[in-house]
Amino acid sequence: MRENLSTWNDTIVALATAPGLGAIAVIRLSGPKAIEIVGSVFSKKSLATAPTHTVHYGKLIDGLETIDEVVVTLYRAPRSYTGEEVIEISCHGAPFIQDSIMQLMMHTGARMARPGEFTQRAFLNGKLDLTQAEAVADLIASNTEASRQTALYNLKGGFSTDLQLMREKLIKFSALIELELDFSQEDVAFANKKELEILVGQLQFKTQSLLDSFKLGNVIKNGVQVAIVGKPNAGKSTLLNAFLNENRALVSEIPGTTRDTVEEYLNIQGVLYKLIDTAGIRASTADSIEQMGIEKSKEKILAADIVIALFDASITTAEQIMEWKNDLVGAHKIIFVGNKIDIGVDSSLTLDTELSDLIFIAAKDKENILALENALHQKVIGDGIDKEGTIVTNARHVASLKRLLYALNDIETGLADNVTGDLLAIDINQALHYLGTITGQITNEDQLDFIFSKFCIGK
Ligand SMILES: Nc1nc2c(ncn2[C@@H]2O[C@H](COP(=O)(O)OP(=O)(O)OP(=O)(O)O)[C@@H](O)[C@H]2O)c(=O)[nH]1
Ligand SMILES: [Mg+2]
Repeated sequence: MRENLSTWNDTIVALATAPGLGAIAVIRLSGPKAIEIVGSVFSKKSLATAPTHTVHYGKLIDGLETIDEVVVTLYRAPRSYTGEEVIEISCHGAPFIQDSIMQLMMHTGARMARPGEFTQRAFLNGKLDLTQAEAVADLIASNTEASRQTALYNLKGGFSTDLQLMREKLIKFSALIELELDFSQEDVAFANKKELEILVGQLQFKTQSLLDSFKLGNVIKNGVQVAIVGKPNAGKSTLLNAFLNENRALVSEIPGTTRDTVEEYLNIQGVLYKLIDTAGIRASTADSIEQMGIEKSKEKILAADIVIALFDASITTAEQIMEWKNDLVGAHKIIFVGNKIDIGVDSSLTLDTELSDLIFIAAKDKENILALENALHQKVIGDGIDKEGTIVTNARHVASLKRLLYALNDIETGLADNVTGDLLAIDINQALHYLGTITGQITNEDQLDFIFSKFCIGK
């Protein structure tokens, strides 16, 4: 309960409706700053002085950008579900809108609620008795277990076992340090500080990788940048048009047609892409405008998340592709695509086993575009930043991971500063607690926490 006591006074936020696509979603905030937080990003300034049980229509604004038009319902303490100030934001149901609003609330000072935390607060504020609270838990139990499992499943891809293992080691250290404290008069050292340092380093690395994978999750939300690059006349503009199903970019048989980049957004299999058609790159051109286009293409290659390296399969040899591969190596996620298979495919390309991952298309006839779309999807979803394929998309996990990282950094500094065992033990316990919230173990034996952990977030 230590943590609860220190955090009871903060403002929590969670999605109250089921996650996923719906017509409308409700995001709920509870805590002393609920009205202030929402008021600071709401277009109607009257919120701060509005009476309890009132409904307000307006826009949620992040800097200059309007996120959504919403309806805000305001409850003042103690006349609310939790007994605290409560705001319910009804927004449009698109997951990315829900997520943007959640992020905005967290940037503005709210904290992601733990499962059951709304009801836990209601209980602690005398709004419900324990049997009532448990009845609520029962009601939602079927849902809860499933969504808890899903969340866990998401995090399990190899990482969870690693984290688990390290958690056990950390527990061992914490026990040894406690032992040291018991024997403090005797000046004995049970714990090997060097080993602890290494372990903490590993944990920091894992935690950071998981946090990085959330950035990938954000990339998925904001558009994965895909640059289509290759020699003049390879068919890059034709490919962009094939993706879009319209004649967006100028196509001609004259090499060097595309001078400036052409960019379009496209949703493929639920992922948003920003497709970028670039000027064909060739070694030398007398045309200064084409040269500027080429320079811009090179910039786009560097900035892109994924590069489609397009070539004319009818005239390109395996040797040329291998050379190109070496040029681009390590820089990006690259998909090599042979175009114009309706004319022919150079035999060296199909014979070379090292080139078995080539994709062959005929952009002009829109042939095999689906295979390319699948390959893009695979690069984004199946081959995330973190090698184990775990992508953290859940803002609650991000919150836990960030806290874990802070706790680990504290241990690291503590070790470097040679702090006393009892201080070290406090930091280790903090880290263990957050590790537990990530891997799903209940580190806090407190019965209340156990009961409320059975709830889903937002309840
Ligand atoms: N036969 C055949 N021709 C194609 C195919 N795709 C593109 N072409 C032709 O190839 C020529 C060049 O196409 P573009 O799409 O302009 O090529 P690009 O790579 O954008 O060229 P630059 O902008 O000059 O770098 C055009 O005449 C297209 O019609 C294809 O799949 N098969
Ligand atoms: Mg072009």
